[in-house]
Amino acid sequence: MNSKGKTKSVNVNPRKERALLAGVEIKSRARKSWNVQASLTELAMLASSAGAQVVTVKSQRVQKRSSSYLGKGKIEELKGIIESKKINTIVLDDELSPAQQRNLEKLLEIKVVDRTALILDIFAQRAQSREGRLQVELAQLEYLLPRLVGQWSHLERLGGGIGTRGPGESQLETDRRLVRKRVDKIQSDLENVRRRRGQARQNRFDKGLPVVSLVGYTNSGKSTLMNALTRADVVAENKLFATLDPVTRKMVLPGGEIFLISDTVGFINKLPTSVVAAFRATLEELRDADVLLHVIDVSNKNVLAQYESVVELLKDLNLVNKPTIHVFNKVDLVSPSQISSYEFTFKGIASGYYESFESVSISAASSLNLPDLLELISNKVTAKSMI
Ligand SMILES: Nc1nc2c(ncn2[C@@H]2O[C@H](COP(=O)(O)OP(=O)(O)OP(=O)(O)O)[C@@H](O)[C@H]2O)c(=O)[nH]1
Ligand SMILES: [Mg+2]
Repeated sequence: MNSKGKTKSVNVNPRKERALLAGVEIKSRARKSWNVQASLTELAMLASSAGAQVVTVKSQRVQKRSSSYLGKGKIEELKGIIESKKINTIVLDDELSPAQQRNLEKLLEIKVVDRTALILDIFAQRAQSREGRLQVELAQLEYLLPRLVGQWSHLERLGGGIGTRGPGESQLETDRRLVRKRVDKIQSDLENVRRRRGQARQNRFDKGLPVVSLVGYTNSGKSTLMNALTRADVVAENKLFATLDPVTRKMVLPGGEIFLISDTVGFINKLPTSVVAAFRATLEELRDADVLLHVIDVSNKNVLAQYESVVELLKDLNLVNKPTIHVFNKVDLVSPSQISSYEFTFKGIASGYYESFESVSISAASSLNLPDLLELISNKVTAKSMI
């Protein structure tokens, strides 16, 4: 639309969502590393990755959780913005309870999307493999189930009467039954897919090749590094969750050692529990790794908080006892003094999790210092084969 309100450009996508983003910081739970602004910056990237146009971002400090997520005054303020800026979607920076979502929808009269639904939407757009698609659908259905109940329960609360008898309740039962049936079917399909993949993995192990796995925050450069090391042609993009499906390639070190290197789904702060549950098998494959390469984007302003989020998740998955190389990536974008200061800080954080700390600074995009990284990998792989 031009300023006179007439449609002129042919490139405008009429269905593009015009989104308002909002988050709250609960005073008592405020975290030093992830403040609400940092989290909202990331939410904006997620929203753009999902294809929405971010029009405005708002935040609020609150005392405690409220039944409509945001406070009354803030909701009034947002109503005005929604009207004047023609917003048609609001995206919230946390997973909302079904009741919070319903309340906000009633008050704002636009589509309400929470952080979990947004992440699930991106995953659904990216999933390519059969296993990936099944995992995403499973996570989506688990997210939907309690909200399905919510869609009908407001009729019950009206206390019966005209319009609340019959189809509402039985429709809910039918919907629930259908969703549960689909969940069962997906779970059994997933088991079959995984059994087959487990066999393929077994074959690899029979060959005794060591496995090096890339882990790290989304967009840190894992796939770029995979491509730089193996010419694997994995999609690497400035998008969150560019990779969902694991990819494994063979690699030969300068000394002739052969090993497998694998790239997998990235991590993010507030990763929804439904996603962790659905992707657990993919993440648990990291247990087969002999060495983990933890790729860290040192050019990101929030890198320390990102690091902590990843290490927390690795700890939950029992992976902090694995031989790990910390790979500081994108060093082409930061000064050497900044890198040394990070090195010191990371060492401090890591000491709470790891017995020793090994790191290397590289640029995957411009293949800087890759020989140093290869040497570290080689030492670890050799150390293992000599045990
Ligand atoms: N300047 C610079 N950019 C880099 C470097 N490495 C990666 N990038 C860019 O960072 C972005 C993300 O890279 P990916 O390799 O897709 O990141 P990823 O960790 O695989 O991300 P997910 O698959 O989303 O988890 C891309 O735009 C890359 O070009 C680097 O060393 N320097
Ligand atoms: Mg990737």
